[in-house]
Amino acid sequence: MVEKSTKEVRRKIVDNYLNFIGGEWIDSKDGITNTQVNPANPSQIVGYTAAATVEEVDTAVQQAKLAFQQWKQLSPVGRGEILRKAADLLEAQSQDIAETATKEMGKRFIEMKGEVLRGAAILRYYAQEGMRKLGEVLPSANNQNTLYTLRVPLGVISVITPWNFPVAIPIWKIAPALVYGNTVVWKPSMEAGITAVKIAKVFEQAGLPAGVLNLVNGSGEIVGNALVEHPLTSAITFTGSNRVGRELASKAVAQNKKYQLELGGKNPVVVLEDADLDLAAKLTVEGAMKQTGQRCTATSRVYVEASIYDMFIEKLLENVTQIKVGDGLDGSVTMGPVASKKQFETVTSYIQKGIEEGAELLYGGNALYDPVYNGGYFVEPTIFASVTNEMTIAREEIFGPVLAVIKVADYADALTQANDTIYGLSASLFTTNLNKAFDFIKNSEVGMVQINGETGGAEPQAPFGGMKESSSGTREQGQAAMEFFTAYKTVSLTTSL
Ligand code: UN1
Repeated sequence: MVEKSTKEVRRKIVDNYLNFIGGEWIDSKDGITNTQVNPANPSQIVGYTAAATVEEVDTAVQQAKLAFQQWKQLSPVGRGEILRKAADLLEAQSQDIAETATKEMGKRFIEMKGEVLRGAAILRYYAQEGMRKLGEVLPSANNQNTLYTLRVPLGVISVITPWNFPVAIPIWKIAPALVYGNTVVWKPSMEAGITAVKIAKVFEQAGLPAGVLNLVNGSGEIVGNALVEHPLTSAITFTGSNRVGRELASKAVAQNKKYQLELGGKNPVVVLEDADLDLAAKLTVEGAMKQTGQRCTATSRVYVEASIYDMFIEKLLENVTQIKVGDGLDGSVTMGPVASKKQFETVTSYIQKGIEEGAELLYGGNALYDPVYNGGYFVEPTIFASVTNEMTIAREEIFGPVLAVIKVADYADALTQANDTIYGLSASLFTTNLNKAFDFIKNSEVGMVQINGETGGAEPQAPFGGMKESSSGTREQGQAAMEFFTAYKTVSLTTSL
């Protein structure tokens, strides 16, 4: 959660987190800082980050462009070695980084700790990627020709990341960008600015040469725009809202820059009568409520066959009533606050809309104002039953702990309704029927499909991304990342002997 503060206020504060430009830690030239506030206790200031100016963004891009000339000459194996060191350092600092992120954006410490370790695993994966193939030999019509492809870096990449995975998402963009030989200017979300500073420090300590990774904190309007519009950046990778994604894409197209967007989701679960209902109920509630529902892969709709509808509702209730809401630094808490006042207002307004449009409020629905909650941005885990696909809560991404339960006649009805959305990130089917499982794999309109699994989650080696309006079509992570972060160079080498 972020507020603006002036130079005078900031000068009194010791803990000020700077921008990282050309290998130097630089204070904001015009003295503007962002105040990071704990969403579990908004009276608690976590620290201040320096907001970069347009001029500082320009310097960062210039430095990245300069560093690119050297960095691309280093072997991919050598670049990977730096990532491997960064993985070890990140792991060693996981306690502090996880705690910082919990205070800054509210995600439970235990979830954050897992995420930091996931960041280390992604770094290790891409460290090895420096040893894998970077091209293919092709047959040529002329037998004197050796025809082959190389994968070459693009140049300076603009990396723009959200607050909900303040460690893993930046790393799964930055690590492949770097190992394939690009340099980076990174603008994290303002809600995760201090965590970003700590990650940039990890890369610095790992021995990354000056200018290869630059960090510019600040707003999307000023810093993000300056970065995307800068003529020396070659590509933009962005995870965030559909609205911002669309704006970035049109700017990228106007300048013929490559772009990669990972946007929203409205991920469905389908539960059939032959399924393991205990497992389905457990993973549906986890999918919806983990990280307080603030994942683009969160479960937000569940389609349940009429024959088991009442029984499944009971099982959902058994699971959701176990959830304890509170400050994520407290180990007994199982759901933290939403990340900011803005999120709080959005989520509570969707709950209101659900009630107004006639959905049955089965569980939760309230904001938690009790003094125990310190005025923090806490919302109860919320389940609506008797939802129809036309209702707003079944159509729009809420990005909060709200689940819509929808009764369907049978599998075919469920599939039609699950696909009836502009989004296409992930979908999950619970069944023991092989035919229906394969049919769902074939016909659900998503980038990631689960059978008897939760809608969220990602492994570093597997492609991540969506269809329809959830993504620009490229994939992140695994070797799929190479498609975005490199360009083909086709080589024809002719000999005469
Ligand atoms: C996960 O489900 O663990 O912003 C990863 C998001 C996604 C990442 C989800 N891009 O929520």
